[in-house]
Amino acid sequence: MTADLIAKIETLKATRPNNIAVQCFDPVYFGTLSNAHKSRLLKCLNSGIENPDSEMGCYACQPSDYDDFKPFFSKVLARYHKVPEGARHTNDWSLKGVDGLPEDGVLDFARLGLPALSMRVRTGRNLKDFPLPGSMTKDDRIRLEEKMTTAFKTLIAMPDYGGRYYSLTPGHPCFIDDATYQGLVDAHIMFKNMDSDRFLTAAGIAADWPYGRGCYVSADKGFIIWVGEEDHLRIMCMQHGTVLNDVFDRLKSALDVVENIEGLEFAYSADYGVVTSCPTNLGTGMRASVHIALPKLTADGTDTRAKAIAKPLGLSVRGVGGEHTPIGADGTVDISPAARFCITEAEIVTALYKGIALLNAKENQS
Ligand code: ADP
Ligand code: DAR
Repeated sequence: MTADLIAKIETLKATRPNNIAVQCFDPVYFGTLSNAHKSRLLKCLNSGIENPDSEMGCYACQPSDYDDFKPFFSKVLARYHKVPEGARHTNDWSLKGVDGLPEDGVLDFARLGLPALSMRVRTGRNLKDFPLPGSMTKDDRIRLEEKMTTAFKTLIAMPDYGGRYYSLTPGHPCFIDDATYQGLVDAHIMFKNMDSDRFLTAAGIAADWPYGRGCYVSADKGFIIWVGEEDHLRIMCMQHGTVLNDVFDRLKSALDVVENIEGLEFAYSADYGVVTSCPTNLGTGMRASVHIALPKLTADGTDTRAKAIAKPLGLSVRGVGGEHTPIGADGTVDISPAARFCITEAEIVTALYKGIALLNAKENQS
């Protein structure tokens, strides 16, 4: 079994140059591991082995994986995030002194001549006392949701964060039906059916769907916490407007509340910052995005030209339904900085503002 997997990885190494996990797999290092660690590391790569077209090709399955398999993950991180091997991450939400920040510190899209946009900033968090989603049992998933259901009672009692929890777990007191679930997905509040994601399925992250999954939503629908998606928690703020600081500052304030709820302790690494399932999210776990119409750059109905222009600007282009979805009929796309690691939270949100300014100029010049 192990020999077959090693042979498959070596074949992929020769045929899949973009699959970072297989490219960084070293059979000599692998040979030095105990049988238990060999099994753990191969589990991390399963998604990339079963999906040769993967870009990253691996997920951490235990909070300690990045440290326990540092010779492997340090190569993966260096290659994907284009940082020196062994680079250490620093978290910082303070905008003060960030390069490119407007003099008054206000990231206002109206100053770029843009209308109100749909703005969203999310980060990932994993509870340190559970396996990461790729290695959770069904019981783990249900226990984590129960723990969060109790934690949400604190938020429900707070004017700024009061709301309700929606559960996909049959028998949960907050269980919702399919129509309610789909309505939340269509409103960009709830995450998509994980069973349909081949990468998450191969990684074990989608296992036991839909048990242990749900989302907490504030009364104004501007503060959301996913439970049981790619990370234990995805914590986010969303708002239709022009001042990016509004969602960024609200998320930071909300995080300060959540991180101090009794019984919640999150996984952090001294070297890598916020621990996440996917190495692409490690460090900040943050994706800051806006939905913006680029009708000229998407005139052919695809995101091809928009991606070609956005990529050199350090920007990712996603569809209006998020990752692996199509662009909007009116040319609306989801734009976000690609960087998550060895960049601070403040630098990410400033990079989004600067990136949108450049991308919007390209749209106007087209
Ligand atoms: P993530 O951002 O957590 O990596 P996705 O890219 O799949 O996950 O997006 C998840 C959901 O969030 C999707 O419904 C997507 O449309 C929505 N979304 C992302 N950014 C925005 C935004 N700026 N405005 C509104 N919805 C957004
Ligand atoms: N498709 C997987 C993951 C890429 C990053 N997206 C995440 N983590 N949602 C790949 O390895 O290409």
